[in-house]
Amino acid sequence: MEILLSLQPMDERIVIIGSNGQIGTELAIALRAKFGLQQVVTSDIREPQISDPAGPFEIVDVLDRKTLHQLFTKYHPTQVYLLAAMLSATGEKHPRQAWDLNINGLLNVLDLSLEYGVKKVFWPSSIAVFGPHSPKTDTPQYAVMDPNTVYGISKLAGERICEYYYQRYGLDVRSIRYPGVISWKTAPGGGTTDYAIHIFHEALKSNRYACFLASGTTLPMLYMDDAIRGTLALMDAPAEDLSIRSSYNLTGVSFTPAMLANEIRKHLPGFIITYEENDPRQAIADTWPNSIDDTEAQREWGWKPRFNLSEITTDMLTNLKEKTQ
Ligand code: AKB
Repeated sequence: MEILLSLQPMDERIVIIGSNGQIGTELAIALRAKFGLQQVVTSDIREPQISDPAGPFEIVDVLDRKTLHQLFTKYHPTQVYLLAAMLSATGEKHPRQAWDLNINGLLNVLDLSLEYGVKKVFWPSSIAVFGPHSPKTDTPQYAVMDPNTVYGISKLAGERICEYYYQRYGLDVRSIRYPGVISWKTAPGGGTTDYAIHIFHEALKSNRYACFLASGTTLPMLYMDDAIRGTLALMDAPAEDLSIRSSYNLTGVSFTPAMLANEIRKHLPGFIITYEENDPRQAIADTWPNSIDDTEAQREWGWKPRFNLSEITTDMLTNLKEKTQ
């Protein structure tokens, strides 16, 4: 009986660091629905704009070891989700800060997780770990990796650090290489795949969009519902089923801006897309995979995306329309 009780989800104390962002906001909602409001503590450097439903929140800068330490002392988390990061486009504007946040933030959390006996840590990686010499199509889990953005370099280094902490110290760290994540609740910040979200906002506002990527740029994407479901599935998987402690390849659907515009036009017939030239994000996108092979995630923890391009488009437009009414 005691053993059964100790396995109840209510025994989990979950801390999310960087919970105000695109993924953190929705992960907090999902984790609170699963484990209970009070079991999930959100934290970020600013008060949240959306906290739906609200639960405990702390102001924490992942680079400030003192407040981070206080967070661990106060809550003694069993699971930690570290989502504070600087994304690809912003990272190119502030390379030193991007490296500092993405790497030192991770090291701070891994060290405290060891010190406080955290049972599981989640840390997001990205398709940005691949680079110009990586295979472009169906990029496999193990391939040449020569990222040339500071974001990609920091994610690749972070993956190696996570695996090192697992192998050397036995810390149960789990990670996903997210492709572009598409969602409507929170705006993304500073990514190269963000066009696939901006386009919906602009389509509803003015029926036009000036895209910063070229019409034929194919990138792997994932709908937020799938991203959250996949993240929870990975965190629920028995440790012995997981062979990868760097980060799992994962994908939903690959498409170009032109394909997305065609799909939007089925709902908004006059929609016009134009393409801006010489945006620095094009050079980043050109080094990333067109599509991802996520065989390991499928095999080891049953990954299967649910949303295709047409379903993503319908869901985005429906929810954004409702939100703005
Ligand atoms: C970005 O575009 O920087 C992110 C990512 C693919 O990691 N969305």
